[in-house]
Amino acid sequence: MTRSGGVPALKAVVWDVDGTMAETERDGHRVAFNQAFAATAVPWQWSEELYGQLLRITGGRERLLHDMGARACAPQRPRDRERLARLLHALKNGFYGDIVSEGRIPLRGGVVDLMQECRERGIAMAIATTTSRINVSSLLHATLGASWAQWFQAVVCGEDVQRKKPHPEVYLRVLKQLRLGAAEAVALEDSPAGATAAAAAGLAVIVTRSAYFADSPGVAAAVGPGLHEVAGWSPPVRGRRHGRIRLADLSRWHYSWSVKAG
Ligand code: XBP
Ligand code: MG
Repeated sequence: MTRSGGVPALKAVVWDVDGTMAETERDGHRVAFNQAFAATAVPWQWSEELYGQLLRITGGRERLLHDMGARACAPQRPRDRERLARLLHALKNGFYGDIVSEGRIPLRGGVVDLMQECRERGIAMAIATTTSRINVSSLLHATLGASWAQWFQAVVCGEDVQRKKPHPEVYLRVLKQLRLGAAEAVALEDSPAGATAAAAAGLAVIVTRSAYFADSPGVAAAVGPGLHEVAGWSPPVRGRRHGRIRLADLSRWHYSWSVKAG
């Protein structure tokens, strides 16, 4: 089905998890990494500020290896670093699971409403994330309930790809599983790496700014403060001055972006 100008109808919304569905990083993953350091007597901690810089490295294990490169007290041999990174990452994921199962990381405002709207209107949903599957599962089990996986027609995580964001592989795999073309979907992202990955796969990207990524990446079809409010979006939301972002807004941004992209 196409809309005027030959633009394909919007058939799927592809969600990033960290930063987009929930503010998981500062009070979730970062805290859990620090718990893992303490549990193994590794003599360092990641401050909020340092963690913001380290987020440029996508993937928790890769982030650990990168940070070890700057620490004289880290193991010197690559094999030992890799072993330590795997141990710390596994421990971190366990601590992260505890944090989210205690309900300490809620979904961001407007997220569940938009998901419900997609389900009611027959718009497919998928997940495209750099995060490990266990972390997606623990967060969504705690927030959407035990049947969370039924909400999504495709869930592609960090361990399913060779190259993490900003490489487009995760989005290309999602599209393949959905059996849709890039022009039939929009991506919801928060980070420059995520927006770059989705755009490189050919999707229109809608950026909801997050705590660690307050600056708007340049490649987006729309950029705003979050799905909870219509104020502050570029391009602006049409016709409403209050309330949350709706599927109709996504559809309009998708249409305008597709027309411009030709
Ligand atoms: C998320 C990530 C992940 C998380 C931690 O990026 O880069 O590494 O920070 O999860 P995006 P893991 O939101 O762009 O997908 O420790 O499981 O990697
Ligand atoms: Mg993100």
